[in-house]
Amino acid sequence: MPVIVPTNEEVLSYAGLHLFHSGVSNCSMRVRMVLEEKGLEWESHHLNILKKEHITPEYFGINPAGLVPTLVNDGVVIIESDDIIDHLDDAFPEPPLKPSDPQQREQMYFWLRKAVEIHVKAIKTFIYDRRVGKNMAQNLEEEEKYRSLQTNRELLEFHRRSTTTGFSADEVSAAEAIIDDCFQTLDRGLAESEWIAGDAFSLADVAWLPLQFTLDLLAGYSFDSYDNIAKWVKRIESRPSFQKSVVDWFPPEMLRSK
Ligand SMILES: N[C@@H](CCC(=O)N[C@@H](CS)C(=O)NCC(=O)O)C(=O)O
Repeated sequence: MPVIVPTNEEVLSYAGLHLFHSGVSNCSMRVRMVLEEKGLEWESHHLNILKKEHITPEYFGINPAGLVPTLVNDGVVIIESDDIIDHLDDAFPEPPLKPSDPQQREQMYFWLRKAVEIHVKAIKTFIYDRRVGKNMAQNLEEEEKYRSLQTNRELLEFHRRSTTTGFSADEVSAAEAIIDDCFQTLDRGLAESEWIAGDAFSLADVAWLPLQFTLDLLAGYSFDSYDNIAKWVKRIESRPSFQKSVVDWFPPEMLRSK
């Protein structure tokens, strides 16, 4: 679990659950979904990443990569959405979001880790290419500020490319091929069981619903050929947590007209 010792020591005194997050961010949606599923009280620290509200020395002092989400639980700072939701399920076990059956649990961790592993090379590349990069064109002053705060080379290069030259057609097709492969496999699996890791809603569903939602609504990725994914989405949409954690926070101006 990546627990961070923040250089911004203000957060060390925070009591209870505090979430630094963004409405549009699929990684943040995961954490909000778990908080709502478990009915937990939490304090919101909203940062609009489209307006670059996260690119400040104060926030980089909490999350060294300057990414959302970050959870602060009684002064303990945790980053990485997969680790945050795993931590929340351990710290607040009811209702459980990890299967007790060892095989289903292994399946759940496979899809939970996969969602995070493909984030930059597939999801972020595809969404920034189709939509977000164009909304985030940086001026020189902002670029300089980002470069002075960001030490992660992959993210520096990603942001330089996404707001200047963009990605090559080969890179975008490679990203799309990874996304196709994941959703085709998930669609086949969901023909056999209602949820990604078996017969109960789990952290694997929490990890993948935000990817489906943002790929569809932000990037226009077509889910038309995925019948079982469509039924799975309907099942999640009927859960009260979906409206509160995903829809209510999503910026309406970013909704793609279908
Ligand atoms: N592996 C991280 C990825 C976090 C991430 O990339 N967050 C995005 C939003 S989903 C972000 O902060 N983007 C703003 C930026 O790249 O500057 C996680 O799962 O939490």
